[in-house]
Amino acid sequence: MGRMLGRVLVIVPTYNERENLPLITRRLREAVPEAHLLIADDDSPDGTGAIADELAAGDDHVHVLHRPAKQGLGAAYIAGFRWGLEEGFGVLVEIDADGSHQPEELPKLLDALAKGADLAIGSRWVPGGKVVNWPASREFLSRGANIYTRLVLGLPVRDATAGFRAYRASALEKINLDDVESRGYCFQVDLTLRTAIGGMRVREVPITFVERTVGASKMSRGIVIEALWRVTVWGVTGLPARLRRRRARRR
Ligand SMILES: Nc1nc2c(ncn2[C@@H]2O[C@H](COP(=O)(O)OP(=O)(O)O)[C@@H](O)[C@H]2O)c(=O)[nH]1
Ligand SMILES: [Mg+2]
Repeated sequence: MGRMLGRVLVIVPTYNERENLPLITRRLREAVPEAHLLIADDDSPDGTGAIADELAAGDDHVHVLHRPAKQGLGAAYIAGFRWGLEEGFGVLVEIDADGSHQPEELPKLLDALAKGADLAIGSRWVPGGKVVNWPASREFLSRGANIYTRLVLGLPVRDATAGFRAYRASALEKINLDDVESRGYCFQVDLTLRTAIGGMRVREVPITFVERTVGASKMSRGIVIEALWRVTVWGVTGLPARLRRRRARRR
């Protein structure tokens, strides 16, 4: 039995993505025409915010959230989730603005939700998943981070750092977003863990991740250190034990 999905909001966080934003917007609007877009821009110095306003002016399915300063991907998504939940959307999608996540693959994620998942993750590291044009160093970092996360947290997910995902609104409503402190990419691990601990269904769907060709990555040493630090703290403070107990209860 399929479950009703409700209206879909795709949140696109941007920081200096002026060339990429019009492209990703067009591709999203074509791939899933009924979905709404929310561009969450952190006052990009390159003027991405003004481009977002132009796109929104010409399309009633495009909305913009202007944020005062660069506060990290996690903070931008939380603000976007709050906006979407208040507006009554049934599904909230995360996607990068740089073309790494292909809008044409979004229907697969929505399909997984329709089939009963609470969170569908577009995964690089399940069979069928691929990465195009990544340097070996970046692949090593992502694979390593995911293996470490799985070992330390006991989280049964292959790509917990993935940034192309779809949540049911009901799943996000169960998570206390006020508690989330993660700012950088460990935000993704943080929410995956909270979803799993909440007893909700996480499904991974293979995707092809294509490294950006335009603009610069915002990945930094600080982001890696934050992730390593938080995952380790969660591991030693017993979050995985709660997860195991939860899984045992469901058996
Ligand atoms: N609003 C906002 N967006 C961000 C921030 N950091 C990264 N992004 C966006 O998040 C997405 C992924 O970032 P990216 O630099 O491509 O990371 P990478 O793919 O891991 O190298 C892109 O759309 C960025 O513009 C931030 O601090 N605020
Ligand atoms: Mg990128």
